[in-house]
Amino acid sequence: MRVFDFANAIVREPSHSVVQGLREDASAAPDFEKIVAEHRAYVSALRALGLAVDVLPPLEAFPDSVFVEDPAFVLPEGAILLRPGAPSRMDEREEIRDALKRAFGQVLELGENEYVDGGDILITPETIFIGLSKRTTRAGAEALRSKLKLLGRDARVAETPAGTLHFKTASSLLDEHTILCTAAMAQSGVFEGFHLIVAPQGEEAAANALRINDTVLAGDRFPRTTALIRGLGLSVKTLTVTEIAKLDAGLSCMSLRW
Ligand code: CIR
Repeated sequence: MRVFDFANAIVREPSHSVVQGLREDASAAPDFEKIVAEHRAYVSALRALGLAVDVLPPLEAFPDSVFVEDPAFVLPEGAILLRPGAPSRMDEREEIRDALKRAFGQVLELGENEYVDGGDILITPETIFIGLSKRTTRAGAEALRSKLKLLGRDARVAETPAGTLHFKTASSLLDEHTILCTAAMAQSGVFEGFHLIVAPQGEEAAANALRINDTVLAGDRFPRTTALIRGLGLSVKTLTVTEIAKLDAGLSCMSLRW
């Protein structure tokens, strides 16, 4: 099985409060109905790719809870409850605990003061990258590395370029050997040994793509990046994530996949 072969996903419907989610650019206010539409299209795309999707109910108390990728990390071998680094998101982990228990025989968890956002975790065939960021601390990353070891996986702690929210905001795995990333991430040298596709200038946000089975999900505002991915012989399905992007989020953030 390849690391981007998935049969299952967990998502959470956006709450009305989603428009108050965390964002760097306060001027770009997202629209609730448009977020709902983008989210529905995303869930449909996952189902069309053959995934069984567990749709969790919206949580008004947690504006960013639609981004289920951040409070947990999943592998076919088991799940790990993380500890999101933003104060308003810390308790999201408790809200997803039951869904993980339903789906996984083994649910490990990070301890107190061990902060990791799932957006900072990138799975590749040989290793799992854990990016240090404003949300993911060294103590959290090292604790996660130990938990992954218990699940039989190797992990590597890496730097996230300054000004990038999450490690995966700027990188995604396209195939076993190829990573799509921003120029800043490419220059950091963290992906030595991989074939790199660099998102063209002006399309940096395209670096958060999502390979699922034989298809790459990509944002529909990035024609040059889409052409580069298609140039690898991969099939691309484009989705609108314009409103989601106003909340500093992209395609990977809205699901947990295994
Ligand atoms: C946040 O700042 O936490 C949310 N507004 C966006 C989270 C994006 N999640 C991700 O990249 N995994």
